[in-house]
Amino acid sequence: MRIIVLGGDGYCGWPTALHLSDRGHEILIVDDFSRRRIDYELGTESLTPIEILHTRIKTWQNLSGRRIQLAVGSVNDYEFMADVMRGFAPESIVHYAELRSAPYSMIDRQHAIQTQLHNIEGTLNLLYAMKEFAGDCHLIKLGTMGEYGQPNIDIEEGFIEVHHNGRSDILPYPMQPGSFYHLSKVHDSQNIMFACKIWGLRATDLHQGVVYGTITDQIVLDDRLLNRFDYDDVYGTALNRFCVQAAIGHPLTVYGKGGQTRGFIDIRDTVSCIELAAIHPPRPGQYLVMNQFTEHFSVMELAQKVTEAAAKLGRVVEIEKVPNPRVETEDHYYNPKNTKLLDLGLQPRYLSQSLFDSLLNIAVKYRDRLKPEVIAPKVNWRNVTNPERGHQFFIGAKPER
Ligand code: USQ
Repeated sequence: MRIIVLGGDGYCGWPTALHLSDRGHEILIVDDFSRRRIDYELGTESLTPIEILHTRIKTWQNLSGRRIQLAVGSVNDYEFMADVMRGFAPESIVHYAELRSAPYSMIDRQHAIQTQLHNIEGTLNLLYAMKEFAGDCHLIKLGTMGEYGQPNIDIEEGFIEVHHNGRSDILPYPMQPGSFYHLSKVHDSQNIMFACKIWGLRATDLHQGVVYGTITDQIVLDDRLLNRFDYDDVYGTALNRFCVQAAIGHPLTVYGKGGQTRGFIDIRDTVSCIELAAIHPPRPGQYLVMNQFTEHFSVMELAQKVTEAAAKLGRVVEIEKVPNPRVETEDHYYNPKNTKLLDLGLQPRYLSQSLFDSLLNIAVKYRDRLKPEVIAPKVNWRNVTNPERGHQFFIGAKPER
């Protein structure tokens, strides 16, 4: 299959491009390197040393004999996307080219607008480019489990049957996202569903949980293929942060009561899910939603798992409850469904194993590269500006009033 991976230099995009290439698909990566630029803005970098994309691609070509093509540009640039679609004629497009951090979107007004403009405009551009140049192509869009929020009923896969005043209908599941980032994904979902309806496009919206892990079958082949590992307060997920904290003897930063529960998935399962989605396209006009996670844990359970795993490696780790910088329910019901990808053949991996072969081992190996100053949370949902993370540095004198 001819597959475009939008955002193919990122944490999920790079291993996906490698996996699909290894499976014999023809791959074009599209990336504008915005994720690497945000590290410069935030004064942080991946814990793991990552090569520039050109070196990654060349290394893979030399190892596997398989070519990955590259187009450098933004999904938000319509003329560029039009050229890409005309030139490559994709059968599937995997869309990861979005800003993906909830704390980033909550820094201040500019970051909220940047996140929503980038994500919503990019996806709309893509939908128009598909309609104009590749109407039969299958869009595989990365959504998030966070679109659903924390409802007090079971979470279905995209749609729910509602009975009201003697009538019933199958309707999109009600969404209660918890950040301006998560909201951008909800808006995307609505736009995609609408485009399928009016233009007959086909799309799979994968509502993915928190992804963890560093290695895949391809990445282990050469250090120059290594994936990124974020642990800072803005892009690092709780699990990555706990592993890094355990590696340096820092108390694990559980926000609030720690009952906040999320779905989780190993990056090795993510890449399998994408391939399963690609080889099972919906029919024209169909908008398909699948929940992409394999297990769910509360933040406190995660901290306990990391503590126990660290103890097996001879490290004593403490858990510290810190005031929650987010506005979220800290103790709630959580029962999301995830049968669709399992029915397509997904063979899940489990965190109990991945902690040792793809998380804690990596955190310990690269702990000397860690910047301790990016560990403490600095973005509070209640503040309309968070100066410690906003655009605080000016060239020359700082303007004063
Ligand atoms: N948390 C802590 N301690 C920390 C960091 C976070 O307790 O040091 C808590 C947060 O308060 C939250 C939970 O951990 O309740 C999850 O936060 P997270 O940063 O691990 O993940 P989240 O913000 O939910 O976002 C991540 C990805 C995002 C993806 C989402 C999937 O960054 O791209 O969409 O996971 S989901 O969580 O299902 O919405």
